Amino acid sequence: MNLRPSTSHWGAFSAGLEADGRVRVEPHPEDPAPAPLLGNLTGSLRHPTRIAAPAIRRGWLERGPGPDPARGHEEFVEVGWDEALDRLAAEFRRIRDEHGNHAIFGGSYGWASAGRFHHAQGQLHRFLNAFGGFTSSRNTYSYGTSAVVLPHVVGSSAEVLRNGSSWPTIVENTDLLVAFGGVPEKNVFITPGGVTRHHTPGFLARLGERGVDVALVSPLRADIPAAVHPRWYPIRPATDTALLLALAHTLVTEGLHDRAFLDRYCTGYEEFERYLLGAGDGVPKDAAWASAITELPAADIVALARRMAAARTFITVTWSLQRIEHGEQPVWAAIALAAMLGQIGLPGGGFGHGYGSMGDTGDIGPDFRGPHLSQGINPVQEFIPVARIADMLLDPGGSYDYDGTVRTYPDIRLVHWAGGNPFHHHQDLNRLRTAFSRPDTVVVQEPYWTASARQADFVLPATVPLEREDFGSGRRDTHLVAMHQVAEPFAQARDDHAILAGLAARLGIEERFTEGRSPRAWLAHLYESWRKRLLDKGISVPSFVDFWTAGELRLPGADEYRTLFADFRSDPVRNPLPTPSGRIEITSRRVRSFGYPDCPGHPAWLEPSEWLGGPRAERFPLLLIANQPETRLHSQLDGGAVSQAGKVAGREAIRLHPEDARARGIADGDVVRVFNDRGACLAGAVLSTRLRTGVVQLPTGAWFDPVDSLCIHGNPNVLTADLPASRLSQGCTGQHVLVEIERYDRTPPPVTIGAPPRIEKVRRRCREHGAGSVPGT
Ligand SMILES: Nc1nc2c(c(=O)[nH]1)N[C@H]1C(S)=C(S)[C@@H](COP(=O)(O)OP(=O)(O)OC[C@H]3O[C@@H](n4cnc5c(=O)[nH]c(N)nc54)[C@H](O)[C@@H]3O)O[C@H]1N2
Ligand SMILES: Nc1nc2c(c(=O)[nH]1)N[C@H]1C(S)=C(S)[C@@H](COP(=O)(O)OP(=O)(O)OC[C@H]3O[C@@H](n4cnc5c(=O)[nH]c(N)nc54)[C@H](O)[C@@H]3O)O[C@H]1N2
Ligand SMILES: [Mo]
Repeated sequence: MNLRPSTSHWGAFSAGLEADGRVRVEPHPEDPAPAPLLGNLTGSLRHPTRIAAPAIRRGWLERGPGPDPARGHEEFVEVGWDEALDRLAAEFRRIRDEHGNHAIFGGSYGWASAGRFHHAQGQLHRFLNAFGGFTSSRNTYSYGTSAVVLPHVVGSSAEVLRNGSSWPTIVENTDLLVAFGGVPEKNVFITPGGVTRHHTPGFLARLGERGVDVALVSPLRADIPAAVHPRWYPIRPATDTALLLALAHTLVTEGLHDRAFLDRYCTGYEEFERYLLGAGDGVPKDAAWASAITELPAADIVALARRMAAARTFITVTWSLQRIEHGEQPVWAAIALAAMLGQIGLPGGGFGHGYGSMGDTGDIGPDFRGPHLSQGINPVQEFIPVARIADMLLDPGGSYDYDGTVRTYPDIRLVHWAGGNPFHHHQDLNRLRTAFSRPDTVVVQEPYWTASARQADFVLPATVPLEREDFGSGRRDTHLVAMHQVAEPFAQARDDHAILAGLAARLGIEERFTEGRSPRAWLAHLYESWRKRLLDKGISVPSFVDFWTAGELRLPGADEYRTLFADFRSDPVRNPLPTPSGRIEITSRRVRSFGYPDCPGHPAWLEPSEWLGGPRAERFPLLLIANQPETRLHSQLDGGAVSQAGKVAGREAIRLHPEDARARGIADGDVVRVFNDRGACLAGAVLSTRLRTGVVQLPTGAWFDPVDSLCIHGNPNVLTADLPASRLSQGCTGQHVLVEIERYDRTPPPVTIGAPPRIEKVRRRCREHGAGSVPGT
């Protein structure tokens, strides 16, 4: 079989089609640790939930656009491409003429697929910009809180998130690694855009071989590979800030903090120290205080602080820790603690953020951007912090705080999503359903009948990467991969580019959108412009034709040894941080001046509402950790073999401690109902002693499958609160939620992941059959 090169967010591979339409996948030969997730691709092209033809919700066809509580509850009617695009173009015109471009929400957050040209959001944003602009979204669900607080503390989030100390530097120099949230190996196979060589599992193995002292601070034992031999600190979730403060308190009271470093490189330490000592509130943040909050022994906290002061210590905090209420605090407190240790900028010392959150954190590939498509300029200034989508739809004209400003939600009439699944990724999905009933029209471009597609008025079937040509490379990738077409498009599916080109043609902006190029001509054009930019820097890469024929190209260079803020340390006057003081701001006057009670001027312990120590835990006594799934990327390919193999009793697996299970009469393999006052879901019980009692773990991404307010499949976002991290960042807080669990003794209904929704197949004026030619391309 002729296998062709391709790549994905979980890595490069080659693929071919078996006679039965299944995909044969082989990992890239140079990948030392291919992702198990590749196994999800096998049956993906012809899965029963592929969308075969453009479809419109019956109520929209019959009653026209407008807010409609029936959205998400009605059948779809298949229409031809011409009818779908004609009707949609007319609706775009109406919205623009009656309400203006800002009434279009095109934030369209989501991971879509790898590939630089056919990147769904990029294509959509380019189209919407050509149409006169749209309300956009800012930041990410991944690190939307850190992205706002880090600039105040160290001047830039990109520096920390993209140029953090590299793994070889850590592996060779660190004596003690203190990992808040661990370094979960399950996550490191993922890098946006995909990488060809997964280096991180090898670095984790070397940590173990070198015998680096590792402190795993996490409710889950699985958050670092066992071969690392960590000491496990099974902290109570959401209390890491208290632990960090107590470690800092121990350093001060024992005189172990580095005064010279604090004087030279930091500002606002004194105020923070007064807080640590309890000067204002009479509460010293000592180990005994933290022990009551974290449920870790005080002696262990003191001992850890002493070990940290005595060794070359690296503190890392996973992104999950900022995806909770007051998520700014653990990140800021970790930086303050690292500053007190005085090792920031020294090899193997200091702090980092997102080791084990993403494959590119600490990776060693060259740091240059591959060829990419320009999105143009958005003339509309309106935006929302990304996780405020439901608030925006439910409260047009409402005001909210954001990073020192007061903003107003626009009145959105049309929502267009391509390459994301908000009914997987957003919190409080029952509330989101109400929010999605408000706009006049909802458009979703998708290969699959996801929950979001089922909530749309217009469902436009998109191809998947194996059905088109592209190229791809992730951040710090070692290769640029030519993505050859492996299969014909499924049924009537079209590339996102072709869908939008067809719409652009009807709106008179086709030339601006396509610039008269075919996709292949775009690939050659983008590649050759990139090649020329490289040549200007003295780097020579082959021509497009040679690259395409070879199927890949090895990117020159590597970035093996890096230490975050080494330049700043070596000369803080010539290389100041871009903060107001030019230094690390342990207290930020600017943040303090905003006057937010949920994000004061220095790191502080603020009690969240969803944690085991508060009043809500009396009603819902288990803290659910909704982390990233080991068996897939988010909700993608949930129907795939690897994802399905992880299901228990046909539902997503929920892990709980045998003691918590026994108290509820739950046995391994039981279907359970997980609930709180926002909603409920079913899940399959897995008993495990590798998590602390009182904590349960249900990863994200099981396709939301609602029967009234119950998700019968196990999506935790039916339970999570739609609350921001704080008024500063408005970041996502989906990682934690309080729940109760009971055995589900009724016969659970089968999940719909295996089947499409109700669709009426016949339709007048359906002229096209199969994957016809695209008007205007
Ligand atoms: N409770 C809780 N919720 C969370 C999180 C959490 O920790 N806890 N984590 C959050 C995080 S960090 C993230 S990043 C989000 C992820 O949320 P999303 O990025 O929305 O999740 P995905 O499942 O990757 O959705 C991508 C969608 O794009 C579709 N797609 C793939 N290729 C193409 C294409 O070529 N064209 C088109 N049109 N569509 C395509 C896929 O089928 C899929 O439905 O979830 C967030 N949600
Ligand atoms: N296989 C796979 N990998 C992925 C993804 C995926 O969907 N699948 N998604 C990718 C994306 S988009 C992102 S943004 C990253 C996200 O990266 P992260 O947000 O860092 O990943 P999570 O798995 O959600 O959380 C990491 C660990 O934090 C721990 N944790 C949770 N709460 C607490 C707490 O209060 N205290 C402490 N100390 N630990 C806690 C959990 O045990 C959890 O396993 O992952 C990426 N990697
Ligand atoms: Mo993410």
